[in-house]
Amino acid sequence: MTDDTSPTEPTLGIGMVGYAFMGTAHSQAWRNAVSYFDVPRPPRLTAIAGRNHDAVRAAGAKFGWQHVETDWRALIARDDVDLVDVCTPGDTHAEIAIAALQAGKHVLCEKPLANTVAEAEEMAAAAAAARSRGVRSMVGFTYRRVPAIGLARTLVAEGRIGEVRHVRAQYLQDWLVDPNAPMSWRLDKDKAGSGSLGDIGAHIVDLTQYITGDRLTGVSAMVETFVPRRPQAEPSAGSGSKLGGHVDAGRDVAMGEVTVDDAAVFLGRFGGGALATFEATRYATGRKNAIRIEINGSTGSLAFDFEDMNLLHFYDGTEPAATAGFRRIVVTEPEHPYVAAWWPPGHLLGYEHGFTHQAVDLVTAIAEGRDPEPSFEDGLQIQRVLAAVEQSAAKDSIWTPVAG
Ligand code: 4PW
Repeated sequence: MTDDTSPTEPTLGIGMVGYAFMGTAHSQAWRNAVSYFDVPRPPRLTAIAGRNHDAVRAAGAKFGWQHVETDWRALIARDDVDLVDVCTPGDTHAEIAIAALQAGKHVLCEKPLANTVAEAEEMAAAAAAARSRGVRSMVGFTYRRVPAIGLARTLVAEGRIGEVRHVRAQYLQDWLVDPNAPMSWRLDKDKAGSGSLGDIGAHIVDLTQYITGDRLTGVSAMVETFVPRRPQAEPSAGSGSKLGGHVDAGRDVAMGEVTVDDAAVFLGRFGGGALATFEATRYATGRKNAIRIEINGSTGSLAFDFEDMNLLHFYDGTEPAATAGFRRIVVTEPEHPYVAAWWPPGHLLGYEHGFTHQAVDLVTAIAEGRDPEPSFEDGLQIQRVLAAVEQSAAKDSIWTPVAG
């Protein structure tokens, strides 16, 4: 007997703009969502767009996209595209996302939402207008979808650590320690908006607000650019990765100016009274992708490190002192968020799973007629925190309220 395995339910045509690091991560997510989760509107990898025809064609073939476009406007105009996934550098987020929303397409936009507060405000306004027509939008703060982060949020909401007093957050990478790591769009303010602050600091702002259910009200900040000029060249063969790489010193290459922060450090205060410290850097030698969050409450504490992302450390201060201690929870039980769809307990998840969870959550919200989170309004609020950090740093760390 032969049979057809195509979905019987209506599918959701995805059009993705961009095919580099995030495009790769999102492609596997759109593909995997339907293999592991019961998604009410199975995503279809309809079309991928990029300016360089040969490169986007190669990426499309490799990742399983059905069609290729070299103009994102043509991608948005396609009748078979229902959702536009914006995986481009920040300077194009606003234009593409707003055009897509106005054309009636749902939008997933990579973080941070925009390069400026003004752009983020326009995007949030476009999202609000589209919402009234049933068009949904979401910003891609993917790490929210790590099961241990979901568990941390649940424990805080259930009162298991009591009143939150301290929030300690770091996002530590080291791919720029080498002064001969090349220039890239992430080091260009016109393209990226900011450096460590927006690229990785935005994640810990989102994660701490998500876990605590609270919002930052003000900050005092310092930012620094440690290496102001870098080789303007492709990384030498074999040294490159999706981030960083190395340009051989002997090569005769032009130098480019780094116009963003390399590191950002700031204090913050949450609305509920918690005191917070944040550190975002690409110069933490030896730390590769260490998103470290510790929350101390009146009756307990939580600690997480993405470099050991399947674990959540929980201290329950209500236990007898003689036996109390940080408990190491392996977050791979079917009771934990998202885990039931994957492997048996102890069979660990990785970086890419968060992107699949994000795709599933978004498609499910669209199919159920709900607004997904984080919304463009949430993205705007984070943009305002980033702006407050920059304003504070520019004025010798003066205390700066978060607008809005
Ligand atoms: O998590 C980070 C991302 O948000 C990654 O380490 C790199 O920086 C890639 O994009 C951002």
